[in-house]
Amino acid sequence: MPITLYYSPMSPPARAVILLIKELGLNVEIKAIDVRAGETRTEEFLRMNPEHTVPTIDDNGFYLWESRAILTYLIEKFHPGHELYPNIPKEKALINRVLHHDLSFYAKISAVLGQVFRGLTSVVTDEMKNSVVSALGDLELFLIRNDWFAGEKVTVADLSLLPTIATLVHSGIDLSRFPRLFAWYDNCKALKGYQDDQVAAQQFGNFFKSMVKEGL
Ligand SMILES: N[C@@H](CCC(=O)N[C@@H](CS)C(=O)NCC(=O)O)C(=O)O
Repeated sequence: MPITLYYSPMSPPARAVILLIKELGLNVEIKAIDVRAGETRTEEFLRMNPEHTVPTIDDNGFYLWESRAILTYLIEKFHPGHELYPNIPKEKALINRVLHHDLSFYAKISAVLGQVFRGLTSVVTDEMKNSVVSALGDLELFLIRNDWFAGEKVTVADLSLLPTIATLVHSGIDLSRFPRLFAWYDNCKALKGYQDDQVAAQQFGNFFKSMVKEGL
């Protein structure tokens, strides 16, 4: 049986897994989950993932969540040694470093976007804006010596980051303030799942903009 992915288009980490599935042409059954309707909190879902998050995969009874763990699991299971996550310790270490940074980057962005998404505020404060700008400024520095986040080739680290950046762009961030990130974002157009991810990012962006008086 193929792996099942529990996913929401509103979730950047879940969209990173979709980007990988498209890039590698994997056969995965995708089940859309409505997070706002509480579908990650049902007893059935909690039995799979007590942390109630998408993405979650069910590989024939093996349940895994945390998008970066899922991304690397899928590559190592179906395409071990693929250049998106090569089996070369130093290259893998550089990719893992970005993935670990991305975990905290996403937490910062989600703390801002999530407040609006959950309807807790309709005001984007200066503090919220500054937090996003500062997190993007940190990412900009990763690209000081290379065009992709872990070197001169696209890797799973770029797939992990792209949906969050696309979501910010469609929610109103002017990425041209970060010239290296801007150029990287343009290079990402070569990814097979880029266009579909843009559609989902725009869906989030439209929702975000409808919920706030003034955007990012
Ligand atoms: N660090 C996690 C973050 C996952 C996450 O925060 N998912 C959110 C959507 S973006 C979610 O499923 N929230 C639903 C809930 O908490 O019930 C990952 O990378 O997978």
